[in-house]
Amino acid sequence: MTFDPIDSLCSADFVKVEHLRALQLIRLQKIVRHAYDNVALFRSRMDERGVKPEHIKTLKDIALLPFFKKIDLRDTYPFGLFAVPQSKIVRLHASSGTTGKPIVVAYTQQDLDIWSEVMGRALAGAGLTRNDIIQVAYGYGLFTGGLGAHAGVEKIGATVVPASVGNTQRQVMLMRDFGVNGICCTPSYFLHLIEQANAAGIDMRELPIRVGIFGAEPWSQGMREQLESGGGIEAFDIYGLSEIIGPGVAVECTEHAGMHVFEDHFYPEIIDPDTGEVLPDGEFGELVLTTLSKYAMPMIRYRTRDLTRIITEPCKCGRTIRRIDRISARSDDMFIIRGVNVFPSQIESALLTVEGVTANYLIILTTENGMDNIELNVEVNENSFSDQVRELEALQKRIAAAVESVIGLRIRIKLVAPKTIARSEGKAKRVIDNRIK
Ligand code: DLL
Repeated sequence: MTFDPIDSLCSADFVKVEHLRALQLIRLQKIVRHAYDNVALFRSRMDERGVKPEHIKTLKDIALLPFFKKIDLRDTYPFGLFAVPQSKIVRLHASSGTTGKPIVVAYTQQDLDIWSEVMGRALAGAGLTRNDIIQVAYGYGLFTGGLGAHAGVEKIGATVVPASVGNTQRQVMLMRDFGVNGICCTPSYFLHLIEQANAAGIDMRELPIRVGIFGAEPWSQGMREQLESGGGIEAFDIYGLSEIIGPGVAVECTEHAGMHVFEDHFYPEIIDPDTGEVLPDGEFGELVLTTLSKYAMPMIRYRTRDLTRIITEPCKCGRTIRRIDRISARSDDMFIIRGVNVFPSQIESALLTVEGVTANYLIILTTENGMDNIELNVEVNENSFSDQVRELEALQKRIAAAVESVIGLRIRIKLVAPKTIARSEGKAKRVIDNRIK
């Protein structure tokens, strides 16, 4: 495989599909054998089903293999899924999650090389090259965002500014003084950076920054418009998760029509989350990923809980690796209000179609008279805030109607003053659940 940081494109993204499938099969057979021989849990689950590594004769045979879930990482905490001796492990990361113990993930040097390669491919696909200066404002540390993006920037030979999160005013100053061309951070944090720049009298649109690589949390088309118009940039969606490698599992190209999965390293499937049945390409369901080349901690048929679909139509960019659609939701983010299934991402998409609101919002769940209730707090922009009460009431109604048209429920909307909802530096917290359990 060639990877040329000068023209910044990787031949693996454009390889003939039949060659890609052949490579995937060889890698799948090898990784299943490796996992079976070295991880007790993989072996026992496969033995329970009577499946042996040699039963994998075609890519379709992946369906013979058992699924794995986050709970399996928790149950084997900290090192129970590692498949190589500690002497071969050069890095650990961990993800805290919302409940209980963190999950721990491991990398060999070769795994790290693959990670930097896929991140390099992601940045290159967004048009970044060695001539660019790229600020990494994902958190550095146990979170995979910072160090993952950092390695990708170095891989393409660009100049990395390892800013990490926090100290937002200083981040803006660095962007301006260093002439930063690209930034990697969560979309909600970039919105915060735009706001802080404005407060300091700096118009982000006039700075050299032209590309944002945003991920780690769901974001809508409306959010994209706010990020692009407020920052004067082109926004790219990047997806990944610690259990698989970190950022760099899939990313948008300049067509912005879904995220290309780096299929030579990660094998995607979509399943029905209720039955576990594999769904045909094009149908929405839960994304299941298998790592094809990660040796410290291979993952076989990992249920991500992320909902999307596989797009098979060829992309205009010419890449042959398939795409997944924007992650529309996580199955465990869903809540049920008055019998209706609601995802926070649906609320965001509806909200941001309304003029005069910002992408700063908070969904508050409560229990009232024994029933689950939902209130949406929305920050209005400075202009709307100075409006007459009558106009604010009309805005409230427009938001309620927009949300109702998407989720089918009339919910309570509370307008709050500009800059009153807490800003996040990493993943934004969109839901406060005060329901009585
Ligand atoms: O968030 C890795 C990452 C860092 C991805 C930086 C992209 C950029 P975790 O903390 O393990 O890893 O969280 C993974 O975040 O299962 C999704 O639910 C969500 N997620 C990540 N990227 C996106 C995205 C990192 N582009 C979990 N859109 C995943 C929607 C995303 N959700």
